[in-house]
Amino acid sequence: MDKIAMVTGATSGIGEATAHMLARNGFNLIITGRREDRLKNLAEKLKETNIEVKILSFDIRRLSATNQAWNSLPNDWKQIDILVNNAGLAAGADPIQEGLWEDWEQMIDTNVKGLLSITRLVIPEMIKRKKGHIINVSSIAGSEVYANGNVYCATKHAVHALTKGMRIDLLPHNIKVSSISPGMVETEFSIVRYHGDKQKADKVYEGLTPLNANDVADAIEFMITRPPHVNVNDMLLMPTAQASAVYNFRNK
Ligand code: NDP
Ligand code: 8X3
Repeated sequence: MDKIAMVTGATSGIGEATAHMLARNGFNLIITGRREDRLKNLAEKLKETNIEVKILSFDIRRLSATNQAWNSLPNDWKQIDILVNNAGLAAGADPIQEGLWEDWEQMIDTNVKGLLSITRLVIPEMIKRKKGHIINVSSIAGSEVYANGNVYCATKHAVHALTKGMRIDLLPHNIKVSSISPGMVETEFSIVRYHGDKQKADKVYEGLTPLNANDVADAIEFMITRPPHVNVNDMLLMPTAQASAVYNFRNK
């Protein structure tokens, strides 16, 4: 089997754009997410670039479902060259005293435990082959904290720490570990964060030009096309209209 990449959360946004970018770079792809219909549609489009695609539809918060999905792969598909840990979300934007337990649990279980559950399945094969590249999709929220971002920011700070920890532990095994940390990207992210309230979601991007999913995929393309001796540890990618997590064109 030629080179293989796995993208979690490929049913929309950054994950979907990254899957297209990887297909253009000749990777056979494993794409994951809960919405199977979207995975099927995406697989059809990706196959037009003459690559092979496997769909794994499961909820990354459920350890047994994650293990089962992984075990359903043929052995040669488990030899993954690039893992993009992208599945994630913000749920709610409330001051800590008003936050919903269910939102917190969903973010922690997806952004932190979900990332770990996939990574621990992929790593052993990378170690055996003494190569691989893990790219964790973090955020500006991984290095800054903003009002009402509390638990989301905590999960992305955790992604930053895990990225650094993985890089140290996997160094002897010749495995690259990177993170990409975008600022505002217009995807389904804000619709999900505001529990489907499209008006609130649109307001997030009002009056400025945010990044789009392809901008982030382009940055990931830069990371995966570096020569073997070069690793991009972290890339902070912001819209020109956003100077920091809280300072942007609207409040300049
Ligand atoms: P989207 O909402 O467009 O995409 C999120 C993806 O994650 C979807 O494919 C979704 O698939 C998947 N996902 C969410 N929960 C689960 C779950 N429980 N099980 C399996 N898959 C899941 O948002 P983005 O593309 O913007 O987000 C991608 C990543 O980028 C996230 O980690 C986010 O934190 C990060 N990020 C986003 C920024 C932004 O401003 N948009 C900025 C910085 C980082 P499905 O619903 O089908 O399961
Ligand atoms: C998503 C971007 O600014 O909402 O990670 O934290 S932000």
